[in-house]
Amino acid sequence: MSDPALRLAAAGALRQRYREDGVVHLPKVLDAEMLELARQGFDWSLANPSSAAQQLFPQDGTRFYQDLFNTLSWPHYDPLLRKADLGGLMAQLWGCENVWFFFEQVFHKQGASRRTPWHQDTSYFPVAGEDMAVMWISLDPVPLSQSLEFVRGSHRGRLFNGSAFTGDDDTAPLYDEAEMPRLPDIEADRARFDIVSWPIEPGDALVFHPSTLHGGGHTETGGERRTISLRFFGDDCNFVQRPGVSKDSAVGFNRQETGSRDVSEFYEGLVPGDRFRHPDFPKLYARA
Ligand SMILES: O=C(O)CCC(=O)C(=O)O
Repeated sequence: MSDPALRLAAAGALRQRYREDGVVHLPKVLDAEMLELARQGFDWSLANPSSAAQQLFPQDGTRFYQDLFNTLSWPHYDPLLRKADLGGLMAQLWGCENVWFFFEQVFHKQGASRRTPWHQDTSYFPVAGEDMAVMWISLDPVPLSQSLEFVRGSHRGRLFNGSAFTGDDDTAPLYDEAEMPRLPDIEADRARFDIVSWPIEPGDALVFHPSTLHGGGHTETGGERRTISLRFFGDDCNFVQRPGVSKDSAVGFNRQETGSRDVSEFYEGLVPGDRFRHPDFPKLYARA
């Protein structure tokens, strides 16, 4: 088999794995130059918090910081997105013709910081489709025991209520429970779930469908994890309505808790079932 044919076969296998499992591990996908661009983006985000920046689980007294959808940070991620051709990578993974950047999210854990609760990202976003992905990049090595975990294939199952990211019960719902089923208590019964994870070296990435159940990734005393989640969407994505967020939850996406711009601007005029589009989402890839 010639090199192009081999590459095509490998791309086909990766696409199938992504469709089936909802997550793939891409070792050494970013070289040193790309990693440096990622670090510059992360440092900018930390130095320039948006109105959505927050310390999660502040009662724990360790650092579990996040910020997201800071449109002012996008130019600082643009060199990485384009030089590493992450749009082309997503197009190959999904087999689609157009790829847009959705938004970035940064996580910073230091010391003995708790697990990220199990959740599905699409519970928080008004978007549905197969052509979506999150690229999770860690600037620090992450051993297997502290890596982000996934329930394989769960993106093809039901969409659960979001985790409210508050208190001791990670299944505490984001929305009124009548509207969406409560998350299962995965930690209480791990053997019942097909959980997968990988050790991560800087330069590796995990790419997952945002409906895949994921969580974990605690850090230990003296430890630090600097992570960027880059989010992308493509051709088949539609706007969907999510329920209103309960006032007790620490996180939300519909109540303008996101970033430097009012996120609802991006969905203005859309009704459920419309294609998910806005001219301000940077277009990263268009098939010639
Ligand atoms: O890095 C983490 O701990 C959480 C990542 C995550 O949940 C996400 O990017 O959706």
